[in-house]
Amino acid sequence: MTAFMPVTDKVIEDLCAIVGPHNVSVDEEKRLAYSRDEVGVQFWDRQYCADVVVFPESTEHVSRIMAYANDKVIPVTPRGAGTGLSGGAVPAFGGIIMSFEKMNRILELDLENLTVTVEPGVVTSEIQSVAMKHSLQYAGDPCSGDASFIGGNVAENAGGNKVIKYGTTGANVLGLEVVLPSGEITWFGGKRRKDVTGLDLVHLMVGSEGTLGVVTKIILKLVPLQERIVDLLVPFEKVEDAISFVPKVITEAKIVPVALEFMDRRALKIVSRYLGSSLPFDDAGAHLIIQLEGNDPEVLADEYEKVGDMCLESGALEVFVADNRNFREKLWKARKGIAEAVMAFYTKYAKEDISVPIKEVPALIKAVDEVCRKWDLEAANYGHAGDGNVHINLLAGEDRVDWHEAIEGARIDLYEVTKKLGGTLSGEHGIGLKRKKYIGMFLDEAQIRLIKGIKQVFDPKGILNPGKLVE
Ligand code: 2HG
Ligand code: ZN
Repeated sequence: MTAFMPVTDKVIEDLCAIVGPHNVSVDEEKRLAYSRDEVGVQFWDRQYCADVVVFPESTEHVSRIMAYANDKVIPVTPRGAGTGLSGGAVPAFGGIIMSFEKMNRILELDLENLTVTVEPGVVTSEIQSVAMKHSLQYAGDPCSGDASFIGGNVAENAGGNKVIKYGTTGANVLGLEVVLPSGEITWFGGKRRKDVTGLDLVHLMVGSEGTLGVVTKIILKLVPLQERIVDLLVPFEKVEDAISFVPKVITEAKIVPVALEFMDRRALKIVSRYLGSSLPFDDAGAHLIIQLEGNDPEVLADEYEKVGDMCLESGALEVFVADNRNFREKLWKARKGIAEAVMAFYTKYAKEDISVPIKEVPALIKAVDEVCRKWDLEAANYGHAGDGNVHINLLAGEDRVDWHEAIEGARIDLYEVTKKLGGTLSGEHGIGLKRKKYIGMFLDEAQIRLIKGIKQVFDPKGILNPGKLVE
């Protein structure tokens, strides 16, 4: 591991000369605030804190900061909006936090190439709004999209609610301007849809958690906005029935929904309590939200009737058609609010981000039950059932003294099952600091050796976001 140099007064002076004193902060409160993400501080063994926070305003600023830090061997941790759930932006070795909130411009909307070029500090939902004004959509849709920065979405390859139809963030990224740890500025990809010239460095960067290079511009793909959206809210008495129904929408109805989300009874209860409002049949074992879209109202109606009938034949208690904005907003508020609700009512929990082949979701949910019984824990299960990514939230009571041990035991059991089911550790939240000690359960020696080798090529001095992934 590299021996890093300390951030002295001289370093602060030099950073001020690069970005201007108004873009450098050593204020303790600020340093602490910028050293956290959404992983509760109770999960870290110590308080992480950067020595300085810098706010670059341009690619040139980023390049000069990186060249300087590389020369002086000072760690740099890039940071988006801090909505991450893996500690990916936590400065494990202190040093410099590079925050992108001042690089927040939408640079170009290209209606002929159907692309939008943005800086990393743009809030995800702003990109969606701009595209929408032109009857287009940016299809990346993480649950934290009203707050998250697109740069963070790229770094973690955020998934979200539209992955079955439109893919993850990475599937919507065409090009990236990247500053390498040396300070060199380069472009991977561009506005072109096809590119086999060399290796696919765009998608090596996507999901690399800010460990290889700093993304300073992003070219995203836009797709036509469909005129009509319908959400079905479908309560099932039994969670198994809800989950087993999921693949049938595609395999039997031959319809690819935009979203196919699930929330079990406990998840719904927690969020209802948090929001002070509930959805119908809140005692049901689980609810599905199935979103369909299209331009032709008749085709869309045929599709949702077909899916609705199939739900009823498969044990649904009712099918609610949310074809108006109010109802739709209410049900998505519930779905998107679960993560926050859990954090509001619990301090002793584990948020898991398991991803399995779609067919294995029922087996996974069954295993969660067994694991919880063994460790005397509860679980709130919800998430992107349509793509096999389930957020299992393991919950311990507030009075549980040995909660750390219980959750750790349950987590290891859960990971063992996940592996047997052909699944993996994280579908969309990333490894960061939080999961790195488990990565060896899922990647073999050859994979780890390759990842370390790639890191060495990009960042020989190991200054960029050190202590993450496999380090
Ligand atoms: C979601 O899908 C987010 O709601 C957060 O990815 C999940 O906090 C979680 O467990
Ligand atoms: Zn999610």
